[in-house]
Amino acid sequence: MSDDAVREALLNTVRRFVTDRLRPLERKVAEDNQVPEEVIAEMRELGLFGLSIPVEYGGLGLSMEDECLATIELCKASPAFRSFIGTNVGIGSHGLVMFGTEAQKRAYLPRIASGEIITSFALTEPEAGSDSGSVQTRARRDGDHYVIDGAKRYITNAGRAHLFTVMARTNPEVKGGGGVSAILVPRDTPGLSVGKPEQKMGQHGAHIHDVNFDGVRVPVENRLGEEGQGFRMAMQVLDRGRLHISAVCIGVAERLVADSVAYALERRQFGKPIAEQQLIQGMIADSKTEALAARALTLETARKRDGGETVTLEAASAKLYASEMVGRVADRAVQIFGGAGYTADHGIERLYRDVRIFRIYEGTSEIQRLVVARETLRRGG
Ligand code: COS
Repeated sequence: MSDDAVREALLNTVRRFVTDRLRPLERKVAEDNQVPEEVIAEMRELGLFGLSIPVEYGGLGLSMEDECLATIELCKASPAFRSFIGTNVGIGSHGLVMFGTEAQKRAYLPRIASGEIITSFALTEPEAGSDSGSVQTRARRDGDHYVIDGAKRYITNAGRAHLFTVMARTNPEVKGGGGVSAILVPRDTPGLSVGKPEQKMGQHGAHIHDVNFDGVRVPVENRLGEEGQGFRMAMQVLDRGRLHISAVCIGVAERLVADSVAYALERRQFGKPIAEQQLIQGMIADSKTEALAARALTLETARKRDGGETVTLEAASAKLYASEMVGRVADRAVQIFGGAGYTADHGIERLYRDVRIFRIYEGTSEIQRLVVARETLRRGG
């Protein structure tokens, strides 16, 4: 099969999984605040946990562009499903993929790719949110070990994670990101504890937790890359993660446009489908146009990254635009559905709540603007 045919076969498999398995379960997942175990098992069988893990370590080894395409399709179901695989596909594993030694990769990547182990990316702290270079979690050197003390907050999938990539300050003399290192910490290390899942506005079924470190001892060989490089690595992982989140936003937006169109064609007022009303058409046109623009920007950036370019600016632009875009699209969808959009019946209000986090996590819209502005000024235009 050609590369195009392999890609199309994968996308069709994801489309079928979304239509046949995930969409019918969305409401139950939101109500139970839990993705059923059998769905997780099916996601494993489909290879979804390993979309982006290189083939030599058991993953599907997708390019960034293909990962985005698959993510767009997957996110035509509730984004809570995507969240479950999201850390293994992205921020929880790519520190290892990009900066791990061969021994570190062999130890973990095959089991990450299969979904046997779940990963978490532990950067954010109670006092280090947008200012992520200011992490206070401390990793003190003790012979050939680090001893980690501190607290992380809002850590996705921490409740089930087996492996954490923890950004901790190894050099307290250096303020800011330069004193921070990235360290792999297995879940069962004594002193590591995970708090209860937070109650959230949306994406019920996807969970975030506090993670506490109380004298957690890990061997020095668990460090990713050099001492003091952890913040820079985290930023590079986030460059990639921001493209992935852009794809998530596009998937939800395309689904909302399709749902809005279907409803507008069926719902009759003034003796005809509301789709014939030009003010409804205007909302559909704006949503469709913005979703297309986000798709174009995201896939173009993904191709640049696949070609080896640094895409810090473009990934931040894509994340800024796509996350703001899906907020507007969700708002218009509620408007098109009217009263039915505000009730739980069609799941539109649920998606409206689900998408709010996209403007906040993996860097707020304000941080994306700051990154875009800095890079644009640096490049001179
Ligand atoms: N790729 C490579 N290196 C990067 C980088 C990137 N994308 N971004 C920053 N760096 C490097 C810088 O080049 C700089 O290196 P030098 O010290 O050698 O000059 C170093 O990292 C520090 O960068 P900077 O000075 O830009 O750090 P700031 O403290 O000003 O913070 C922002 C930069 C605000 C952009 C960063 O803290 C950020 O992205 N915050 C949001 C974090 C986030 O997304 N959190 C979400 C939770 S994770 S799910």
